[in-house]
Amino acid sequence: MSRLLRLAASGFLLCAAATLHAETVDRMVLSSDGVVLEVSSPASGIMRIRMGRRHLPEDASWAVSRAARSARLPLQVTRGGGAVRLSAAQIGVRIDPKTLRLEVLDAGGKVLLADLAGRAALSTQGFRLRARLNGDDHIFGLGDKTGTFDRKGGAYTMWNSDAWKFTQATDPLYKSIPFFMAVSDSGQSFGLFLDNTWRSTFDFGKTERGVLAIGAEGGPVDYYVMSGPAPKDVLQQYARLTGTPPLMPQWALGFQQSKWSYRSDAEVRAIARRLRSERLPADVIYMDIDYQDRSRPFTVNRAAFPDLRKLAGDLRQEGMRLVLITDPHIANAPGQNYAAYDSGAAQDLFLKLPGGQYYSGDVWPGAAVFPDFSRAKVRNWWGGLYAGFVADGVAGFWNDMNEPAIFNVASKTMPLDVVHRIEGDGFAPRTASHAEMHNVYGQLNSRATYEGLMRLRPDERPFVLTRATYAGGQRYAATWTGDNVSSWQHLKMGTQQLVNLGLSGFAYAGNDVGGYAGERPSPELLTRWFQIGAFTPLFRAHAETGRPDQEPWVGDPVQVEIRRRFISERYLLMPYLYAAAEHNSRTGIPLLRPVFLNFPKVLANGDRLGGSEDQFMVGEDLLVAPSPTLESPGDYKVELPGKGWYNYWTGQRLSDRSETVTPDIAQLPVYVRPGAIIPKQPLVQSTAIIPSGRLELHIYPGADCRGDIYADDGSSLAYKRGSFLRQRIRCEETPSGLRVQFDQREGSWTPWWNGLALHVHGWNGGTPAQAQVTGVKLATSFDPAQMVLVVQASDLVRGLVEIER
Ligand code: MIG
Repeated sequence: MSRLLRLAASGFLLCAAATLHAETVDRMVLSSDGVVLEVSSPASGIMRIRMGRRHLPEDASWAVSRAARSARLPLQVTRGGGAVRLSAAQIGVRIDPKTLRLEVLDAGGKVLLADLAGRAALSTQGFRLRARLNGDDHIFGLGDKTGTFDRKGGAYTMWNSDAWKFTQATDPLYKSIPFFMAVSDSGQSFGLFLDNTWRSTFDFGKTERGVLAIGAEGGPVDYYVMSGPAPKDVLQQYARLTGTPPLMPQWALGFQQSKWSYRSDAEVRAIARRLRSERLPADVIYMDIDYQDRSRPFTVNRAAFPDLRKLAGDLRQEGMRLVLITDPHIANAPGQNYAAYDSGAAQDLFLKLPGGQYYSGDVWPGAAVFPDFSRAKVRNWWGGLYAGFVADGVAGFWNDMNEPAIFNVASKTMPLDVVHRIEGDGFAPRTASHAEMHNVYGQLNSRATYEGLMRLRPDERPFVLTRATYAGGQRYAATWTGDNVSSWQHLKMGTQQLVNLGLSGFAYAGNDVGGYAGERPSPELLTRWFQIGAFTPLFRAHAETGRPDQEPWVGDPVQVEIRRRFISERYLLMPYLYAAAEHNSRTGIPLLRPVFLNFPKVLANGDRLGGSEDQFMVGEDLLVAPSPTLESPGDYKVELPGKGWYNYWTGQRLSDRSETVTPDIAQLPVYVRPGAIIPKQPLVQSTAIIPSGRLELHIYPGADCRGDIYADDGSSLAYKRGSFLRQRIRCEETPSGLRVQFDQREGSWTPWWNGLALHVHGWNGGTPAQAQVTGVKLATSFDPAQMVLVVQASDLVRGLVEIER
């Protein structure tokens, strides 16, 4: 027994005598009636709680690294009044040693989570934690779930499921991210992450009013409570545990065109050519399952695609990259010279039934076998399967069907007794049933892909898109919301899904622009989808096989022109988006955010959660405000988080904190935070094309005025070795004008721009008397109609621009 365990155990015996004395331990273990409870604080503001019968559950995880799990901040123990109280940095716990009920407290001693079950949570069929649900808390997160935006009053199941044409009522969906955040009307927040891969349920007062119930059929009681206090703090605490998305290659932020399926070399080329000739900027074309030979992963139908390498190479010349689908189901095709099967079978890498024979399920190739991704050896092998495609110059990969989805069975997946083997990742080597591994199968599949690409191209950032995943999967792949429907309701719901994915660690998420299934979208629906999609992190148009074309050029030229304008706007905003992406890779704060993430106080405004239900923010500064009823021509009111916001399109400053909007298909209202500095670049048709000219800095004077620029080569890992550029720019209104401060630039990267153009919006001073940087006069021009003052400057590694009215 460790010294600490002894301390903790003896402390428990002592506590009956209500002795008041303080001690410091690095974890607390209590046991009562055969149930063992352990509390530790792996980081500031985080408590980890584990519980088991007779002994604690295995200390291992697919989501939380060993380093993050085993760090232990000191816990101050006080005992009294029949309770054990632990305080750590920014968080505390009070435990009743008899019942093992506990309360998690914030730094000020306020109860965040009041457990009602204690040791009684354990039963022979798993567990059911119960806690009081605070009256004014709203609940967000849980990944790609539909349902209501605020999850309070709802109940959700974690069980990765292929959910073609899902609806607002469909649950479970494709992913299991057993993490949520509660945010009160006052903006105070806490988070809870249950690190358990079994089928689990989260009931936010649906079954029992005012009670949060979290249960699972098996697996560990192992959860983390994060004390915030701001919603952004909760996200950073969650990122500390489960990681952040790596910085994506910049091209992944470009527009991506997909379709099930572009069926031939000629068709793929034609799509690329059309995007260019229509001047619709784009970076990626996807190849869906029909590029393969008989739907067999890691094969190519050579009749349709005789020379993939040439295709990929020629497209690259046009600034266009290829992403290929590679499903996890390997055709069960022994003796047919199918390398993926033969090599996997030779090394015994496929999942088996308890009787020892392969599990074989029907999917696209017909009968198929499934790699056991829980083994490091299998993941290595899988990663190696990409060698050919990588050598051909394929840029990224798409892992679909990895719930895993199986046809022709009621469960839509493999039997629960399929035997996985666990090797590594801190787990004891052992077998595990599919019931345990199902929810993490997709995450491990995308991890194998990501790690394989890292080995094959050690200095290139992988791009992997996955459909199914588990908490922590953001370290390996971007995701999308699966098979949505071309409807106004899906467009609205889809944005809420992306917001919740962002609040669940998945900053790179998108939904099929235009809708995947159902009736073809009306021209207006398609246009709106492109407009909104242009502001979502992963901007990918996709549609089901057999449907009429829905590429952006389809239909009325007036509609096409609107779509072109919005796709182009995304490319103009690329420096802003890329800076937000880089920020995300360090902090876990997503690109797409609910308004309340940046402005928690809006929740007190009640109405549609202070607008967060329909409006969303991109980064710190842009607020996108589609109508709450997208299909309706009726006016709607946009409430802004404060006064003095700017209209992004006109640069005009609003006099009020709300605005009534009359919908117009040619427009999507976007507002800018007063105090924003937004970098923009000249229009290019692909991120592969290096812009030339000046970097524009759009300055919207206001309080807390700041903006960031970030640049690097966009695709390699050289930025980790110092080859990047990061700079903060701040502004300040003075009685006589405006000062723009360029902080010292960090990093060694030399950017493409040959100078700066400062666009000062809302400038009412006419042509300034002077603009200068350290005595050097700068050229200016003033547009009275737009109230924009443009100041030209050379590139500034640091310095102060002073503009005098
Ligand atoms: O059973 O690869 O969600 O995006 O086009 C359908 C074909 C399999 C489902 C994906 C969808 C993709 C389709 N796939």
